[in-house]
Amino acid sequence: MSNTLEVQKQTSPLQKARHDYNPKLPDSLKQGIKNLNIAEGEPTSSAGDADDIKAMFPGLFGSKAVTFRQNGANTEQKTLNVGVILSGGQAPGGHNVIAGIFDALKEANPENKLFGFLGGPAGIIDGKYIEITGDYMDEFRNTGGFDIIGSGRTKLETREQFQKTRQTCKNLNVSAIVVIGGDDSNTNAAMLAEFFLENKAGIQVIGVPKTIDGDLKNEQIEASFGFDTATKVYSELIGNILKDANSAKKYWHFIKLMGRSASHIALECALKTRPNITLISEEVAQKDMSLAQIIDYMADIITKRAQKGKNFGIALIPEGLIEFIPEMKHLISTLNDKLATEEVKTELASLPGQEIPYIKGLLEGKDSDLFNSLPRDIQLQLLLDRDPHGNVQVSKIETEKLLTEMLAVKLKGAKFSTQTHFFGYEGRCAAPSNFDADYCYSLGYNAFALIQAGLSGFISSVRNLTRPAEQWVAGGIPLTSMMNMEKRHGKMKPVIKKALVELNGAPFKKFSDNRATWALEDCYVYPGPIQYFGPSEVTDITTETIQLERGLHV
Ligand code: FBP
Repeated sequence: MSNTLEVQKQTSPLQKARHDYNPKLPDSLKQGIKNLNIAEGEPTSSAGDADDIKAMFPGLFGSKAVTFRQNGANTEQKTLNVGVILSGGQAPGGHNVIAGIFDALKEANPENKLFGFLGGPAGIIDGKYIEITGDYMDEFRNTGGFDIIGSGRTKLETREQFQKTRQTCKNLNVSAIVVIGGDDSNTNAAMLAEFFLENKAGIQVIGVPKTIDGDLKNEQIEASFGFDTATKVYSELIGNILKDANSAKKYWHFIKLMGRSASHIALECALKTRPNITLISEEVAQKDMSLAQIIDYMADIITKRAQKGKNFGIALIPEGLIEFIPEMKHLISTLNDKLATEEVKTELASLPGQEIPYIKGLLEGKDSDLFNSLPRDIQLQLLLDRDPHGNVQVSKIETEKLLTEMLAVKLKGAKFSTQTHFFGYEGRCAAPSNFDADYCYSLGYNAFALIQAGLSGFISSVRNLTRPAEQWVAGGIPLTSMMNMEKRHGKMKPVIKKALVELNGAPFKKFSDNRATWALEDCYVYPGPIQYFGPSEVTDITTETIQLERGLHV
């Protein structure tokens, strides 16, 4: 601990200045944690497969969404210990969520304690924790990263893990847990909440929507935190590369962008910077495009620009593209099923260096033809371990290189020099933008308000995000209302439904209306770095995605 504190003290001038930033709260929460009024909505159902979800979550299913209002009675608060977990990939603003929980909890009763479980869900299972004190918390306010307590991707799903979690809570007298995570982690949160309810453990579970990917959203959850900052960082970098390309005029830059399955990050960056080509995975799937058709589409733009004397450009590639090309999706699904069996796992472990010929022997028909047509590096990347949630680790598949190699063959003889990039980790721990600093602090403060209201199995929801923070609407949404059944590790499981790019939504429409012009003309926009100080129109700007989704024109 002392080491961590020492390192944290080596702060930059910006960190020092940001430390003094006071994140904004919605008016409804500003009056103080003891004065909240709660309004209930209608009973909820689920995002799909209601009968299955109801059967699996008999205690939580059907709960009513809630909204907080000002002017509640000033209530005396009993002492409460709360535990917090950071789960999954880093996202800017996580520290401010914890700061929001901490401040609300201490405001409710200075005797309250906040425990941080170390290294993600594994920390609560193994009983590894720290108490977050005021001084320790202060080191991390408005900073990026998850280093305050660390994160991890352990999936909390077995009854044994739930029992251990219960024991850890009992040891620390913790009666509420906040899980800060993405769709998979919030699914875990719902399962844990149901378990505690069923076993009358008296422990509440509240989720917080985190992920730079932007795919944990719906009517009530308008955005997951971190998306704003991460896309601003990537757009700054893309803008710099656009300038370089337009200055040197000799390279095509292929930039893969993180985001796992959904293309929200690629779409937001395209809207912000207007590059020549942006692939949107969801469109590729809808149009049933093959890899060869994608190459044809890109080659056509590259050739047309070359005819205008422009042998340069920028292409944005969403990280998850490969899973959305229907023929690839089929191949990946076949591989997932095969790699999930004990027999294949054992065989692969006993055949180091021979994985590819072994897998080739298991594939048939079109799967086999496609697998054989791929470069060896990509074949190997498709066989890498799935993450603990059964997802292919798309960040490790070099789609940008696959495309440039295939294009080089297609454009043989033409002037086509390429540079490839992958932006992901560059943006996940940036100092949160003002939006994410405010949003996260509000989500955390609101999470404690949900605990205080005695709720469990809810996700912290702060809405009306295109308006100034004072007008944001705070409340809670039952996690089961966001769930449906999906195939994971070869089995049907209840999971929170991923929000993919809507092809009839306003952000995609703006992009598709303009992309033909952006392809051939140089309409580049250079957003520059995130601004933390200065006029509100540059410091408080939200994403184009959220503005367009909420009917604003940008
Ligand atoms: P979460 O869904 O956990 O927020 O993860 C976000 C993400 O950054 C994805 O965009 C990316 O595919 C993945 O994490 C990379 O995982 P890892 O950090 O394990 O390399």
